[in-house]
Amino acid sequence: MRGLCIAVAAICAGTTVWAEALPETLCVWPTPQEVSVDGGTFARPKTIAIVPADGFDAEAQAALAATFKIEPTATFTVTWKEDASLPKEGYTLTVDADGADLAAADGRGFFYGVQTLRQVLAAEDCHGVTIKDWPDVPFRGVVEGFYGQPWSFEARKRMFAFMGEQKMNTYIYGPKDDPYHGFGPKWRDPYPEAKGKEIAELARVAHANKVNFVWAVHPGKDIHWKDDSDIKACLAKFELMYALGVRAFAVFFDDISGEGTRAEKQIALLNTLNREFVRKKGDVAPLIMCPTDYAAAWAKSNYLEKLGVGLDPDIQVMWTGDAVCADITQGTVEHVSPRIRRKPFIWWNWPVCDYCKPHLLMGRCYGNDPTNGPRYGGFVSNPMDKPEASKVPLFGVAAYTWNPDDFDSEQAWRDSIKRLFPEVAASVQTLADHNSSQGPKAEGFNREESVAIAPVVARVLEAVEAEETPDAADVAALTDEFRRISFAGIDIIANCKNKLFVEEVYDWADGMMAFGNAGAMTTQALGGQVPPAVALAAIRAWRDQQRVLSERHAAKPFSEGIVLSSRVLTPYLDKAEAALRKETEK
Ligand code: 14T
Repeated sequence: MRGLCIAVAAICAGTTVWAEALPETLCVWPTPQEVSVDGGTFARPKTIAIVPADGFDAEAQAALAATFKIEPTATFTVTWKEDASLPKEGYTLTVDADGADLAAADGRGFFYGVQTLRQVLAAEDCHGVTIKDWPDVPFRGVVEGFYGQPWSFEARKRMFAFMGEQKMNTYIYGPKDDPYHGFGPKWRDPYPEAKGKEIAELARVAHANKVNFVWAVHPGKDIHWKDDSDIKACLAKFELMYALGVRAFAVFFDDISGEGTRAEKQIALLNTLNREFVRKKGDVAPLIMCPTDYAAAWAKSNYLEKLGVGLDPDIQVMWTGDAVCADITQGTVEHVSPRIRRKPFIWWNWPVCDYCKPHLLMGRCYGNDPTNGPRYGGFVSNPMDKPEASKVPLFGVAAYTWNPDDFDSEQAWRDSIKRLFPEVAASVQTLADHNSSQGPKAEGFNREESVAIAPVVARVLEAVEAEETPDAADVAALTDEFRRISFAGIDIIANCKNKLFVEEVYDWADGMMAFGNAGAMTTQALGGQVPPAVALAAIRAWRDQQRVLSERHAAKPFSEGIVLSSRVLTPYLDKAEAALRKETEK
């Protein structure tokens, strides 16, 4: 939605004339579709009355009660009513000194309206606003679909709270290394009791945050079609999961070969599950399937066309784009939609790092077409094995999928870090600035990294190659950046309150001190300010420590070593080291 939203972009991005007039404290994420600031500020209320007191959406009320005392006698009132004319999950919200008027189409609309209200009332001085809002993509969220260490039970519950706040409504459970999900023969077996209890609790917590908990089965590695026994096994497993409270399901056929890949057989299984289970239950969300040919790169036969014709139209079909990891362009959506005869449910392989484990992917969310919103059946992101670190990228995914044509990638990134890590925001931003690329092996889909400093690095290296002394201002700027990196690592480890995040990124943060020191010394040596031998010693110290940290990290389950800043700064240090060596050998 454009139009009125220029004002919204300005609120958050500070890019237009409006921005000077509009308060920085009034920043709502995901960016709402339509906002107008009605003028007038008022003090943040501490207690709130809900009118009428009874019948308000229970989850919305709980979300409100998490930040405000709910008291029938409070002077600040939230007056609510249903409005069937609003879009699905949509709401209108008017806020002034006396209270808020909230209208919504459905329970999620009320919940999302409350999430917006909490942000409007987050500042000490609150602003009167009118907001009309709805999602452009019907299903938005996360697919835990990577290889490697699955997220923990606690991490998932925390993730659902985050997703609710970011207006994401879909979590798909499909970790490749849960044998009861499948990707091996155990997909038929019931979960052991303790694991089953965890799944029941996860479904409950997801629903409390208005998130569909979608349980996926991955039967294709060893499924047989010689009789209907495996179709029955699948139905039986779904019944078991239903009994645990699961109300949404998916079937994955990715990364397999042989019998399991046959389109006709997959269609028969899916349609049976749809007709005999999903539709009969009545309270189960539309079925989702991940095809074997999930990217254009290997969809060469007429497999997708067969799915398009054969699958019941209410079954959703996933798609990763032109390649496994790719930007979701208008072209890739227009390529797949007529083949599968429905809107694709995007499985976006970012910031997943199972194919580049030594790298942290903390960069901004970018590259997807801003006009694609109405072309998606759904859009979920496959994250890193690090749930807390993944929240930075996912914040951007949430904003993109809610309102793609008003999505400000850079601002979403910076604001996500400020909100998630307020006490160490500058340091986490530095970590993220320099740790977003998948490394030199990722060719087609290599994310940007060290963007602001890259031109400085290029100029310094150019001078070194020409055997000239680099520009003093460049030397100073690059030295400062490396010092920031040194400090950021220590700051995060010592001061970040999110200890789970610190644990996830510990070995990288730990390595930043020696890395930053080596970079600063080296840059100063190139500038003639430090003897080359001192810089070379600092580089040696960094390499030694990197080896120790890498070994320490690789000892953890499913882990490899660690690599820092692989796209710009590490290659710079490698080249600078060679140049300093040459100089000392002269
Ligand atoms: F289901 C798919 F959409 C999908 O992406 N499947 C896997 C996924 O589990 C994994 O996390 C992701 C990123 O590595 O890519 C798919 O797995 C692959 C893809 C390959 F091209 C595994 C091996 C490959 F060679």
